[in-house]
Amino acid sequence: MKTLTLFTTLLAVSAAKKCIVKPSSSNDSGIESGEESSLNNLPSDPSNPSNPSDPSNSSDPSNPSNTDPTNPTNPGEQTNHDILVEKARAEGKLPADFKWGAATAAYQVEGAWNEDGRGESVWDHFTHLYPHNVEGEEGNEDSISGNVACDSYHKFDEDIEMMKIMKATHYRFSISWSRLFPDGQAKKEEGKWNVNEKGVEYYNSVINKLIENNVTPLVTLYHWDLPYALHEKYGGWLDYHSQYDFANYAEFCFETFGDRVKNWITINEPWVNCVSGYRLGPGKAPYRCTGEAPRKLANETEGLDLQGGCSYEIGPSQYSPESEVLEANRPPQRLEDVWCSHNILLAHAQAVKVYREKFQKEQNGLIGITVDGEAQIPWIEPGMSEEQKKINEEYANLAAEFRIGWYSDPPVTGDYPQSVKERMGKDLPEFTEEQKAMLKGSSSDFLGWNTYTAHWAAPIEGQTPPTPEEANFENSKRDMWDDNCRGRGDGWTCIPPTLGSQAGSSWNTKYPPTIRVGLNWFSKRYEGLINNGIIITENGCAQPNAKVSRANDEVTAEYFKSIDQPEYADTYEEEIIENEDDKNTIIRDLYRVDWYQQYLENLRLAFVEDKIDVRGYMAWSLIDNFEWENGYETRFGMSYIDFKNDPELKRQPKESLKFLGQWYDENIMQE
Ligand code: PNW
Repeated sequence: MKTLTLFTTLLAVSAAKKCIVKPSSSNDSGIESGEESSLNNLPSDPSNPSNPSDPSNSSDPSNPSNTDPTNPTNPGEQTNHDILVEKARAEGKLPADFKWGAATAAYQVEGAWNEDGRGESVWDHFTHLYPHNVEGEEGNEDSISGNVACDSYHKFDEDIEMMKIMKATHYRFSISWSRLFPDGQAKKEEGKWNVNEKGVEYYNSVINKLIENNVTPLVTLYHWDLPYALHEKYGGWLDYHSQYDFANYAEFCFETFGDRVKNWITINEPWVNCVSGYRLGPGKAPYRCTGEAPRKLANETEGLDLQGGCSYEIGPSQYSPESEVLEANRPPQRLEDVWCSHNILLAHAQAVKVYREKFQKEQNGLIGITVDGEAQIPWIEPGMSEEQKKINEEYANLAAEFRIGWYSDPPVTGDYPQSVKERMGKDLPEFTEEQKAMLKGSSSDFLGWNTYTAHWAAPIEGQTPPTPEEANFENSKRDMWDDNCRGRGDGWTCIPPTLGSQAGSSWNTKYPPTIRVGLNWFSKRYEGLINNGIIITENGCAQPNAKVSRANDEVTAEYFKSIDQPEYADTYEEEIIENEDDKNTIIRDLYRVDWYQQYLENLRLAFVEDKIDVRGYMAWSLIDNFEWENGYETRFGMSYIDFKNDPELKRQPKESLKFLGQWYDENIMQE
């Protein structure tokens, strides 16, 4: 077999070096650093005025968000962690307390969708209603939904066996909100929660089994599976009430599982959830979309395939307490993704506030949000002037502020980036002062980042930025290359030639320096504001498969050669392509092994050389699973499951899983 070119470590090192935007000594991010968070107030639902905020709490030195609860020391004193870091850097390795593991999400692996009292989530509802929206076998409902998925609800022991092979110290999984609260509304009355006890039993058993096996749980409270009842009731994240329902559900989880769970992620990827679910549908539930489809829905529905999505199944919404009430079952509106984002960020902050107020001191855990987003790489081409390079670097920062900072700034600094505010004008909702105070520092324990691919950034020639009068959603990025997907199909976001080679999912391209560039970007931007570093909460690769078009391969190869970075001209031989009938290409996942090798090398360099405070790495994913609208044959797993033919859904380790075990031995300190 002609094998994929596995790059040498040396190549990866020098390539990464070339590509890194080194932090400059001055903090030009426009963000103040070193301020303490002020999260000591109770949830303040405007409809519940009995929880007044108390700004005098903001400088409470005992505020646990300002310390590492796992390492309590006085400021300036060397912590256990510091000692481990020093030792590790001296050996060119990651420290012994590095969080090492894999990630999954409830809807993608659990199955048992209607068992033991679980309520419907938006994903159940919409996969059942719009089977055409998901890739799978016609007529086989289970192949286009998470009805059965990997059946981890019954087979969790087998998942643990896979963790052992990669030597996981941590496992990131998510809780299904509607398994605990079928209608999404958690209430405690006379000391008793209205919870589905069977759901509690399940998560207790997952957590206990992990701990028995020396694996530390890292728990996501929300990974896109909103209880459908809340969508029907008030449009889900479109309505400001969602933050209070989320905080109540979170409170139950802290109270019930927090004695054993010390690492909490509130929300997974607000951008993907809101942009894909509320603007770009019909890709992701709840399949709201703007553009052509809703225009047709509003004006002429004749001949339209309603199975395509852009649903009308929605309750009346009120974006914020001040906004008008929008009627139920209206066609999708402009800015739904923007309001979803706004409310979901507030939901995150409300949950953190509950944790800080009621649990953190006693439970000694950490809490943060996980954002997604591609590192933005300044576009270069042969013979480009220094001046143009500088302009592109600035645009890369601007693009990153839009793509990532929009979501990561509020939970760290308390507000949207200035650039986003200016360019969005009145289309961007404003946080009140009280909300800003609540948001600020809400991800100061750690920041989770899901990193996969990268984007080029540069200005569009001849385009000017919007003036204050022109500032709105549509104009906000008109002079930027960001989010421009020419040549790659609608809805996807890159400039050809795309960065790196095409993996097995449309947006999934391999460009390993992205992880190092991104870590540097966060580190510089949030200097002094994050106490326990950045955790890579997802990184992974779908092995190339026949379903994904590789039209850009040649262009990509030529381009990278022209800029003297031939190591990224990483085209691959046909033999590497995953084939459902040939288990050899599925189990011997060499493309994925190469992915992990190179991304991890860049992570190691970010830690050892750039001195970035990165504390964990969760590979996506432990097992093949339900890859949302791409169904089951887009495989991100490091363990193979034959969903079609094997009723037992047996897990089979792939080479990549073993590779990660080996990488752990060689690159992470054992003490
Ligand atoms: C993440 N993009 O989704 C999710 O957190 C996982 O549930 C998912 O299975 C995994 O990545 C692989 O897809 C993403 O368009 C979806 O760049 C889309 C993008 C990134 C991440």
